[in-house]
Amino acid sequence: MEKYDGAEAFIEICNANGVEKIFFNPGGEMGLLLATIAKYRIHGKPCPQLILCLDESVALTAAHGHYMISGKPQVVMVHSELGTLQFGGALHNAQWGRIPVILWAGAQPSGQRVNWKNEPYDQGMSVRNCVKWDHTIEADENMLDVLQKAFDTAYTEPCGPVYLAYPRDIIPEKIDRVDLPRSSGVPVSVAPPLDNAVLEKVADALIEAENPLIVPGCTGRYPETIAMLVELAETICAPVVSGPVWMNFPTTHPLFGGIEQILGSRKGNPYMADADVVLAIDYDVPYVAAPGLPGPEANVIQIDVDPLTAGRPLWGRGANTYIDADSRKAIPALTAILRRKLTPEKTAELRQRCARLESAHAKQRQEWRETAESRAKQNPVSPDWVCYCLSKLIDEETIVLHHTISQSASATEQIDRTRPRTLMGCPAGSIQWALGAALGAKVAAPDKLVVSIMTDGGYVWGNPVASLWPSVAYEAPFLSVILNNQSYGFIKLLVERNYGEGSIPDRMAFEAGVDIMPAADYAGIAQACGAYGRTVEKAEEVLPVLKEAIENVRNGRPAVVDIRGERQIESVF
Ligand SMILES: Cc1ncc(C[n+]2csc(CCOP(=O)(O)OP(=O)(O)O)c2C)c(N)n1
Repeated sequence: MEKYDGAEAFIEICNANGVEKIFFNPGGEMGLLLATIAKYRIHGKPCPQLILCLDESVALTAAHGHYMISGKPQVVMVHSELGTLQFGGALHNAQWGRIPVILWAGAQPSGQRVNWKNEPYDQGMSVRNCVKWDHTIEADENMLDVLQKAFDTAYTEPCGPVYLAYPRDIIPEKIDRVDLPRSSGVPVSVAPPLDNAVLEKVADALIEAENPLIVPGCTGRYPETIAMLVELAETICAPVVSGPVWMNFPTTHPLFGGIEQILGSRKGNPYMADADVVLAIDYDVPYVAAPGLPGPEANVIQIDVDPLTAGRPLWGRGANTYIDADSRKAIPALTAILRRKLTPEKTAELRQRCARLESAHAKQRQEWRETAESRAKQNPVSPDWVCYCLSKLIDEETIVLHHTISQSASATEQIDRTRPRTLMGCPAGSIQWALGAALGAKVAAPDKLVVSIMTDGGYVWGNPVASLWPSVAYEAPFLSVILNNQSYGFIKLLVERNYGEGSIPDRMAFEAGVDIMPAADYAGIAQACGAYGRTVEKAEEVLPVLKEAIENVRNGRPAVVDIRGERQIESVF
């Protein structure tokens, strides 16, 4: 039988599973892998491209962003225990985001620390909390079999990270070449067949409800669900409040009720508190949901491939009915049942609700626009004004990443998104996300404009130098807008909520560690990385500077616009 070495086998199994890029940071144990990949690429043989990231958390976050655009499984390579530890909060985000990524790390290389046993207690232990499966490949195991199991595990719904550690000796070893199964390019769904009796009951509950509400979480990972949700919402005349992570529902649709906000944002969640039936679909509770939760009497129905979040840490809001189903099948089936059950009288009644919701939607949008326009001359600059200006400069295919903590309402209210995969939000709490994810999104969609909107604290956690370097080197430019309140505004708001308004007056903010003042020169740092960089302090500069920055990005240069804005925003508390 024909043989090949572990490096070639690794490349071919990546090819078979549709891996296009490998975001990575190197270690000595990777030597043969890196050299073999380079050889394949230079000779034009099929092989994923290596994207060097100067920090492992950036590499993992870029893979996260790439998946959200490409839908393809990811591989992130890092150096043994040390590279693994450097994943930090990016791994938590990938877990909550259901990201199918194989974390491929050398097992601690032998012979490094000669005076004592050189293994960590348990290398996989440091990630075990956040992965679906972790494993160290043993000498008697077939590397290809283990890798295929890793792909199968990561890319089966609910998707998630898998950690594989490998001894460096397996890479040069000769193994049998085998035919590898080709991936279909979409995650495997093992949801049971639909239970029509249960869906009939859900339909009855929705028909009887006075204020039904649909809350999609990550349905938008399958773009075909967007039209399905529109049909469902129109059939039952229910508003849709979308989770913040995916583009699930067109924000311009008259039944769109807003994007769910997180705690600390200026706004609560409209519609939630009034809903008597909440249909949550593929929904994970956001990191910290804002006030405006469903009332205690609300009937919560949850449809998901993993409604009980089995095998993941306990989260979710609890529901009255859990339905284990694939939303791509359940949504149209539910719509069909509703259509059959709705009498002409009921349909006429629902039309009135639709009319009411449509006018609430129009009023809400008008208020959002008026708020932004009323701040056109306000200094320090309002985040509403910044996002309003951005909305005038981007097109409907632009990919917008929002990670704006206490200012989250500005991005989601001012910027409409209607096309699949054009809105990306962080599924969890590690705030660095929108820089690395923007890099990954741009690598996945080189023809699209990618815009990342972040708060200043998050921007620094995002590791700007480590994120901008690959953006320049691999010609993957994106625009990064910093809503810079020079503060950990959320923490400040939280303290005030818990200990009373004014508990951290401005004069004490620095001592309390909630101010990031004086701010660093983020625009200067960007310029030093070869990017366009500008600091904006006046409202009238926002539009022209953003325009110039976007021109730079369209011409191939990443851009950072640091907008010094309102220090304190109104709180919902
Ligand atoms: C990596 C990480 N460290 C700490 C926290 C705790 N935390 C939550 S919000 C916040 C402040 C964030 O500041 P910034 O990103 O500037 O947004 P702002 O609160 O000003 O809107 C902190 C420190 C966190 N969520 N993630």
